[in-house]
Amino acid sequence: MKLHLIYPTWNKLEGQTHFNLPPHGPVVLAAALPEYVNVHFTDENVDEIVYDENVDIVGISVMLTAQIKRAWAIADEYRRRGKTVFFGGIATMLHARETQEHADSVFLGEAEGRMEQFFDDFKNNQLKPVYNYMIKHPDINLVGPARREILNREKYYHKGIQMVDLFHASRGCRFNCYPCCVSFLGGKSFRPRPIDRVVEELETIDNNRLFIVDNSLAQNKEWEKQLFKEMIPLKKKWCSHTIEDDPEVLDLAAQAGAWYVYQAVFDTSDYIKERVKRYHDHGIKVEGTILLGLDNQTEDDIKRLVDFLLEINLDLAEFTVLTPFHHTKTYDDMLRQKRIFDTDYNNYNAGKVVFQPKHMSPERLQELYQYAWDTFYKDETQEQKMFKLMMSVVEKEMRDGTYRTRREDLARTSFGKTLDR
Ligand code: B12
Ligand code: SF4
Repeated sequence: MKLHLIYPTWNKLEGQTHFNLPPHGPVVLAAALPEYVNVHFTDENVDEIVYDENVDIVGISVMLTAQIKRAWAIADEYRRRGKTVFFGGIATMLHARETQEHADSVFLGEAEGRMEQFFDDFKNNQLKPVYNYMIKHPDINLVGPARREILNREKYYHKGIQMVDLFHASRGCRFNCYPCCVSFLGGKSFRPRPIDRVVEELETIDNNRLFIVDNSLAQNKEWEKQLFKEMIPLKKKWCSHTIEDDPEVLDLAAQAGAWYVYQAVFDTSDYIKERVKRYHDHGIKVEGTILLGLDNQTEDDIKRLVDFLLEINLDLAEFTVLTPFHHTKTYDDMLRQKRIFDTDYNNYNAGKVVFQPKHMSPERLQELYQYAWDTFYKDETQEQKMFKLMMSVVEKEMRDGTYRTRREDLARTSFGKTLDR
C-alpha cells in the first residue's frame, strides 16, 4: 500500500535567517506504520508536491498553527482528485474540529501501536472520521527509532553546512506554562524513553549535530544524568531546551556534547544573569527565547529587557510575540477578555501581533518586536552570531576528532557525488 505523507510549508519569521530543519513528527510516525505501508514523504518547505502520483492514501502531518491552512488547501486539492486524506500531528490536535471539514479522517494523539488498526479500517473501507487517542498515551517503549531515511536529506543544508537532525528522548512535560499547549498535547507527566533505546537510536543517526526537541530535559535529574553519561561516548554535539540548573548535570551535559540551549529569558533578574553565566562556564552557548507582549510588560520593560540581553552576552536571541495558540491558558484568557482581533491562522507564526496587548497598542507591540530584533543584532548581525555559534561546535569537534569537512558531508549525498564527477 502506498502512502504519500506530506509536511506543509509555512511562513517563516520575516527578516530572519531562513533555513530548513528536517521535520521530526513525520519520521517518527513512519516508524509506527505497519510494514506493508510504503511511505513516500514530501516536505513542502523544501520540495514541491506532485499531486498526480499514484498513491492509495494521503497523510498530512501538521505541527504549527501557521501550517494548518496550507494543510487544508493541500487536502482539498487531493480530495477533489478523489484521494482519501487523513491528518495527524500537533496542529491537527489543536484544530481538530475545523480540520475534520477537510479530511476523510483525523488522527489525534501519538501514533505508536495505533496505525495497524487505522490501516485495517482503511483496507476494509471502514475508516472512522476521528481516531481520538489523546486520553491515553501509548507505551513509551514503542517509540522509534525514527525513519530518517524517508527524508530528502540533501535539502537540509544551509550554505553547504548540514543542518542538525532532530531527535527526542522523552515526551510530556510536568510544567504547565502560560503560553504553552504542550500539557494539552503530551500530558502533564514526564515520559522518558528507556535510555538504552535512546542510545540505540542515536547510534544510527548519520549526523554528528542534533537538536534534542524534548520539551524540557530538566524534569527528572537522575534520568537526565544517566542520559548524559550514556551519551558521552557517542561524541554527538547537540542543542536542546532547558537543562537542569545543577553543577553536576551541567558538567555531564557538557561532556555529553551540549553545544547550546534555548533558555527562556523573561526578566532582568540576577537569577537569569547567573543562569546564563553557569551555562557559559560549562562551555555551553545560550540562545535566549524572549516572549514579548505579556500582560506584565510595559514598553519600558521591553526596552530594558533588550539592553539586559546584550549585557549578559547571550549568544543568540529569538524574539517572538505572545500568541494565543489554541489550548493554552493565554488563549482562554484572551478569548474571555475579547482581546483576539485576528483569527487568520497564517498570522499565528509568533511574529505578528494578533491580540490587544494590555499596556500598548498592537501596532506599538509590533514596532517593539522589530526594535528588539534590530537592537539586539545592531553591532553583530544574526548571520555573524550564528557563524560564531557554528565555530564553537567546530572547535568542540576538532578537539574530539569528530569534525567532518563540508566536502566530506556533501560527499555522503548524491548532490556531493554529482559535484565530484
Ligand atoms: C521541533 C520544533 C520546532 C522546529 C521545527 C522543525 C521542522 N522542520 O519541523 C522549529 C525550530 C523550526 C520550530 C519553530 C517554531 N515553533 Co516549534 N516546536 C518544535 C517542538 C520542540 C518539537 C515538535 C516535535 O518534533 N515533536 C516530536 C514529534 C515526534 O511529535 P509529533 O509531531 O506530535 O508526532 C507524533 C504524533 O503527533 C503523530 N503524528 C505526527 N504527524 C502525523 C501525521 C499523521 C498523518 C498521523 C496519523 C500522525 C502523526 O505521530 C508522532 C509520533 O507519535 C514543539 C514542542 C514539542 N516538544 O512538541 C514546538 C512547537 C510545535 N512549536 C511551537 C511554536 C510556537 C513555534 C514557533 C511558531 C515559534 C517559536 N519560535 O517557538 C516557531 C515557528 C516560527 C516561524 N514562523 O517559522 C509550538 C506550537 C504552537 C502552535 N500552535 O503553532 C510548540 C508546540 C511549542 C510550544 N511549547 O508551544 N519548532
Ligand atoms: S513552555 Fe516548556 S516547560 Fe513550559 S509547559 Fe511548555 S514545554 Fe513545558
